[in-house]
Amino acid sequence: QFLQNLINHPTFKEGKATVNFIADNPDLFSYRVAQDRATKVLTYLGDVIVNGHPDVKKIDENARFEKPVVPSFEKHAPYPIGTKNKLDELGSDAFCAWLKQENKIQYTDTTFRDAHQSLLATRVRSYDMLKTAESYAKNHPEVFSIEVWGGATFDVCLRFLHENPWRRLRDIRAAVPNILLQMLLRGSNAVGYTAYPDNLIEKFIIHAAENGIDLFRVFDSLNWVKAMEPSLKAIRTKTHGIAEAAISYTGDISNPNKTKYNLAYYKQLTRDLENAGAQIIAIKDMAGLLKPQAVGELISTIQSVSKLPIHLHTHDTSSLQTTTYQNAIAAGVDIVDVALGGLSGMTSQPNFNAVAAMMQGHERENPLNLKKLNEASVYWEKVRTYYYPFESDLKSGTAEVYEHEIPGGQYSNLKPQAIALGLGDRFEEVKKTYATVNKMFGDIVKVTPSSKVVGDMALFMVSNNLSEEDIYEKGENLSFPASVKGFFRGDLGQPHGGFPEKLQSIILRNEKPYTDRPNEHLQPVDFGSEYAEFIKTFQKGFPRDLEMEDFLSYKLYPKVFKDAVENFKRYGNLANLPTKNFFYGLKEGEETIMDIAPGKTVIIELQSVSKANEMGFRTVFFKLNGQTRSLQILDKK
Ligand code: BTN
Ligand code: 3PY
Ligand code: ZN
Repeated sequence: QFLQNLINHPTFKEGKATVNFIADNPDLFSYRVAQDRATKVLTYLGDVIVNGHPDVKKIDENARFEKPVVPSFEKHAPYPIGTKNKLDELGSDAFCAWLKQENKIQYTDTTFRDAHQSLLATRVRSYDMLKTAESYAKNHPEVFSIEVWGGATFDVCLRFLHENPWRRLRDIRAAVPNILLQMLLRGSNAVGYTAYPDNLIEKFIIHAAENGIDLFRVFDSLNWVKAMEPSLKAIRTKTHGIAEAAISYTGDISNPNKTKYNLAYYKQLTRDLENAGAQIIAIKDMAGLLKPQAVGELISTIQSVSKLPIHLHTHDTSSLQTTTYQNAIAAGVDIVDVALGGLSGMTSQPNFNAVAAMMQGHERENPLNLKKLNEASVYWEKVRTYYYPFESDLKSGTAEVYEHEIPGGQYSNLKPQAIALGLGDRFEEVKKTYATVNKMFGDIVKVTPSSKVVGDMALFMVSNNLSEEDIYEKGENLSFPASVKGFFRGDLGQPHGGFPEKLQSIILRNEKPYTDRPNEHLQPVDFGSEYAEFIKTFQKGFPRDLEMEDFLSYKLYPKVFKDAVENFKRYGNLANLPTKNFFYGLKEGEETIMDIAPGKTVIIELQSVSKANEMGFRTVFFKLNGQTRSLQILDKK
């Protein structure tokens, strides 16, 4: 292609090219770079066309994709002032003082993180967020914060979406310079499922802040404050961001039979979190168990021991949670988490559009442009059609959640996990067993990663047809899931009330559990020598300069990162590939348009796919900007 480019160049054709011709015409090379990128994208498309997307288990031939329309906005107008400007102006302490005295209800929009984590297995691509981000930031500067990062998004970006999670954050930051960006941090588990060394957590937090995070919501999966302390301290001392500490709400304070997590428990937790450096207290109701008649009492209990602003998070699995919000607003909650209508409800957050409409005329109304907000919701309604393989088949709210207590973010994952184990038809049993396991474990807080342990144990029991009694009777001879052993060893920290001893000794056998922080058993990361080693291992053939952020990705997810690097070398940057083609490739005769490099757009058309040859390869014929290109793709089916 470079040669073709050279011989087609007008100067070259006219025979006027001199010795300096190549040096004087760098576009010859940029063309080559674009060509190289195009080849990689074609390779990706070829793989998807021949073998299907590994994540799309069943193609629905009748699926209708609807074109999302970005709500119009003033492209050339400056960004209206928002909370991010206020934070920069005031600093985090004064900002939180402003928040506390503000009467208007504040909204956190979770559409970019928890909403799709809880409805679509976290699969929403940056592509679909970035298209609408500027429009949103300009149309809705009244929004308190946008949750855009953390939780499962980090893992999923690297593992499934061929994306760099850090780039996602930077790109959103660039598109939303005026509104606070928020992330969910699993304390000493960062954005992973196990404990990491303290100095890795600290470095991660520093880089999250540098790349755009303003507000960190920190939690621990057992509400173990000791495990949250290092993160809270790092946020307070190493960044200009806001440290929000979460109470993960469990049980039911309005049920007299559920006494383990009572008001006294939450009162003490609030005090401990404030002492640990919290600037905002979050009530993180990850399963949606906080009932309308309970929320007022919980909020006033928190207020009785702390003057900090209160941020309420819930999942609408039961369908009751807008009522919980209504009562929370009456009780003086400062901020509520909501998701744009198109990605709201059920295992996701309550509907932003509906809550905002409910608040019209209320003395705490925070006026928003509801017409534009509805357009933003419709945008996501349409985007959602591209993600149908990741929909759970929950069709309506369910009061069963009060029995199984499965977090919204886990629900949309547990089902596919069950199906993968051949337990698709026994999901009812899985849910019941989940509740049984919780009881066996001593009624624990269930949120990532402790919820995963309960889920793993439930799947283990159902797939091996084991009852609770079987575990106690035959436990000695069973090989329990690694996560379950780790939990009883103390890898996730210490649960409130301790471990049930009998079960602990059955599961651990001769292994000794520990009671100090798991992180203290871990070797600190050497950011000098280990980083140098990392660069040495991965830089060769990597299409751009590696940076500290990549090292952090690697330290959190070594295997996933390694695989991602291989994919990156094969496929290049897929960020601009439309979502439809990303998941479903192209049909014969179909074409797509993609920006391959700044200012360089390509039109790709699939012409045909040959039969497999004796080696199992198919030839895939594309048209790339009108020129035929063919690739050999191995048919793995
Ligand atoms: C980029 O970061 O330049 C574009 C996105 C490419 C994602 C790949 S995935 C493997 C490697 N790890 C990352 O975090 N980014 C690249
Ligand atoms: C996560 O940790 O990803 C969660 O959303 C927990 O609720
Ligand atoms: Zn959540």
